[in-house]
Amino acid sequence: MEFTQEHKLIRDLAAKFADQELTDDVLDAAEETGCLDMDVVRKMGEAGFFGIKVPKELGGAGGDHVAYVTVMEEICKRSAVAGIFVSSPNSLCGAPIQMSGTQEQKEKYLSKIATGELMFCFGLTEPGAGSDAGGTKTTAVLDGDEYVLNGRKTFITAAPIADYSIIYAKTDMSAKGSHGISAFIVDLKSEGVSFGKWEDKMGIIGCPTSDIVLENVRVPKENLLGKEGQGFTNAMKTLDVGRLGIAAQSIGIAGAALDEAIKFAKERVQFGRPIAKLQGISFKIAQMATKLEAARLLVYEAAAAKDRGEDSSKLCSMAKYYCAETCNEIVYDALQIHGGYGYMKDYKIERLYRDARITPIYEGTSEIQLVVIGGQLLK
Ligand code: COS
Repeated sequence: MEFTQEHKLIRDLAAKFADQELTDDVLDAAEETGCLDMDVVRKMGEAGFFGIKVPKELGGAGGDHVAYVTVMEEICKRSAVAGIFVSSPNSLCGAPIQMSGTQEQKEKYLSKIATGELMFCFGLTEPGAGSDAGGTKTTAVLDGDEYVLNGRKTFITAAPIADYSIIYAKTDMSAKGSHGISAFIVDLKSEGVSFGKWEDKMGIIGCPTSDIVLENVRVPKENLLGKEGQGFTNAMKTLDVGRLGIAAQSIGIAGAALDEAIKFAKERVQFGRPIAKLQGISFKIAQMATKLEAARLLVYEAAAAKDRGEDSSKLCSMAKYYCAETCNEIVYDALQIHGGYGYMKDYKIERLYRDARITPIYEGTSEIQLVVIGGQLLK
């Protein structure tokens, strides 16, 4: 596809930012402390990476989905965890307000998400409602001018460091399945909000994850996001954008893994020559590069379809499915090319391998993407 001059500029900006700010020291420290240096996070906000699709009059960059995917790919090439700090405000947290928020909510929250002044997290998943997101058990009962929320949200990315959460809760207990769910903007400093422990994760260490517990949390009526009962649709539309972001994260990780594999194959001498000269290795690299190119085309096409205003839910799921699966094949092969060295933390491929593993899981597993794609093809 054709990139505009603006897209090229934003790619250069993101690549330069990644080179300058996401240094090895910063990324190693994030793995040790469990949280990326918040100074670097603040700089990402200042660079305009948090409100890429938010209109300029609301403090955003006024860009499109292709620009968003471009930034995600470049940042994730350097650090998947830094990519989460970019994807979260642009998709799971900013998008539901941009799509369903009132003008007042947009001015009060979205404009500050876009600049990085406020950090949000996305509270959909529950211990018993993961893939079955419609099985939400959290309740919200209207009492005067406030809703009273009770429930537990689980594995919530960035919960321990966020100011607010979008919380999905059942407002109509008699409604079946995914019906009767509403979305709320919840101040995480409210009385009755507490957090679970920081989860000890395999990868993407540097953006803390925890449960959010809600015990009789009073939320003002004006913090209802969208219409009552429209929460599930809001979540699904949000996840379309979210899945695009994870697809972009996947090609970023895969691109970095391919670069590492090529570098290592040229340097590593076995049987009297660099292993890159062995056809078993060069064929593997050729296959990795080809798969990556196909994945990249799919994610940019999904983004472009969204920008054309087409119904792109199926394409977003296809991109998430294909890019995440392909990413994991590529990191597997890249580590294999490194042999024993790749298993050691001294080599970048070790972290890429761990970070990649979440991509076919969060924001809907690969199997859920197949449910969405199959459902749309066969309806
Ligand atoms: N856009 C707009 N509306 C959508 C939609 C979308 N992309 N997807 C579904 N809907 C609507 C449907 O049109 C339907 O509306 P009506 O009831 O008015 O007809 C409603 O939502 C329910 O849809 P469906 O029957 O498909 O819901 P299911 O309960 O079968 O669930 C899946 C569908 C499995 C696809 C959904 O639960 C899902 O995506 N699960 C994964 C959740 C997830 O990604 N979690 C990660 C959290 S963030 S880390």
